[in-house]
Amino acid sequence: MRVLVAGADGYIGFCLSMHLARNGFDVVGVDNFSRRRWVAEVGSHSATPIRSMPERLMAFEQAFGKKMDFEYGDLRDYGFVHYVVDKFRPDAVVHLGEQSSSPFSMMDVDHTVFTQTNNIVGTLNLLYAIHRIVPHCHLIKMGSMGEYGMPNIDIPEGFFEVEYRGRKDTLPFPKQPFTDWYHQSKVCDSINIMLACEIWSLRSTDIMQGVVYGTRTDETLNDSLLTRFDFDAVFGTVLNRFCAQAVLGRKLTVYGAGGQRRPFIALRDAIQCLRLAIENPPDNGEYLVFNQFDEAYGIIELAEKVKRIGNKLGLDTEIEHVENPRVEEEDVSYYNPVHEKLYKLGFKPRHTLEEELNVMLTDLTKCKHRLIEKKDKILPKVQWKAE
Ligand code: NAD
Ligand code: USQ
Repeated sequence: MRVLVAGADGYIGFCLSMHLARNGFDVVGVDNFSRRRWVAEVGSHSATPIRSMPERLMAFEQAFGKKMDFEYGDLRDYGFVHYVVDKFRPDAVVHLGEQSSSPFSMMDVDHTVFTQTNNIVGTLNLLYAIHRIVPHCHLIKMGSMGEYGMPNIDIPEGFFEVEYRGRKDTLPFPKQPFTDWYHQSKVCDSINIMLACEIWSLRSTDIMQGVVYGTRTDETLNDSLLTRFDFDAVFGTVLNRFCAQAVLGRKLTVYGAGGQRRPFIALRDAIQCLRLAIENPPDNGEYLVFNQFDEAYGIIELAEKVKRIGNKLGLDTEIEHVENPRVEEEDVSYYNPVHEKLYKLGFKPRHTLEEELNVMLTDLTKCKHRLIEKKDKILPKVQWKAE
């Protein structure tokens, strides 16, 4: 099967590309290396010293005896997207190539407009190219669990049955990502994809993914094959940040009360789920939604787990409640998203959270010098309410 991975230089995309190419898929990766530039723009770097794409491709071939292709280009440029889809004629496109940070999208008007333009335009270009060139191709799109917001009822996988004034229908579950402009861009993508499935009979799986954590997959075998790992306040996600903070000997930065709840999935399990999604396409015209996560946790609960495991490993780990830079509910009393479809397709989380945290803390200890170099990038500076 031929798979185009958009966002192939990223945290998830590089691991997915390697996993697929290692396992017999024909892979072409696409990226414009923007994530590298954005992290540099906020003055930080990946804790893991990631290599250039040519070095990555060569190291992959040496390690696994398999090749993968790569095309440099910007998904906002329709000419480029048309060219690469036409050249490669994929059976599936996995679209991970977006600006994925909530704080980056909240920095100022330029970053908000950029995030929405980058994400919405890139997705539209891919939809058009698939429609025109490979209409049976399966688009697997990385959405986000945050698209649903925090409703006080169970969250289904995309659609739910509703009865109103005596009539019943199956409707998309309301999307309420009233947290940041980044999550709003994901909802725009989702409704655009739904329209393309309806009017052009495209097939798509929209993945509502939880927060991803981890340093490793089965393919990150040596220094040249490491994936990026961000820990600064703009690009680091919460559990990755807590682990980096523990290794640095800094207090874990719980924003506000810490009663926020989020769904989480380990990086290697996210790769497993994406492969299942690729191998189980919907019919033409079908818009399928998976809620992709393993377990939901409270943020303070996660900080306590990292502290406990850090202390066991000899790290002096403490927790601190810092003023919350975001506008969000800090005491979530009910959060219950359904996540059944991927399990029915065979998804089995490979490790417990505790095992994964042990691995992360050990791996990050090897990069401690790079954490120290950017330790001033730990505390949050982007304020949701800033002018
Ligand atoms: P990432 O930033 O590491 O990877 C995205 C890649 O896409 C980057 O390499 C970037 O350079 C590239 N890219 C962005 N815009 C592009 C453009 N216009 N043209 C070409 N390439 C472009 O992010 P990630 O953590 O690997 O996330 C991948 C996807 O999964 C994103 O869509 C993100 O929103 C989504 N997601 C991530 C998480 C998480 O916790 N990491 C959770 C849920 C959803
Ligand atoms: N948080 C802290 N301390 C920190 C960092 C974050 O308490 O040092 C809190 C935040 O306030 C928030 C929660 O942890 O309540 C999660 O924050 P995050 O930055 O890890 O995650 P988020 O902004 O939601 O975005 C991340 C990814 C995004 C993805 C999303 C999945 O960056 O690409 O879409 O997770 S989800 O949250 O399920 O929508």
